[in-house]
Amino acid sequence: MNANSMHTRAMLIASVLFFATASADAAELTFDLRVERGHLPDAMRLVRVKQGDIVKLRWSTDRPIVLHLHGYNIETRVEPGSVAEMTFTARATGRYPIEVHLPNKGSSGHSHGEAPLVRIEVYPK
Ligand SMILES: [Cu+2]
Repeated sequence: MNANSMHTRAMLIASVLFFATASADAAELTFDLRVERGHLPDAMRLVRVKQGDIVKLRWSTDRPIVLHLHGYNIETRVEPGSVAEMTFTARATGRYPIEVHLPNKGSSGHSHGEAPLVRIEVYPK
């Protein structure tokens, strides 16, 4: 890599950082979600955020599960007795389901038959 492309690259990184800190109306939002028997209470089954928000989902569970946030494609394993965090910046608008994968079924345990555990709705800013 020559000096010129290094410079371009550094500029790119700087502008990305600037965007992240300059969007003053972006919020950092934390949601505590407790899964019992593979389900959430009805009142927790919809999470609404705005584009650009930093979303932190703090998960706890009564049994081992793997959670999959579709669209953003984040997978998080949650074990009983500890809190697992799933953090992302809501760059893309739309509605994104989080599904439960059953860890004991391996990577093929993609049980999308039931309604999703929770839906993340990201609204345009
Ligand atoms: Cu999935």
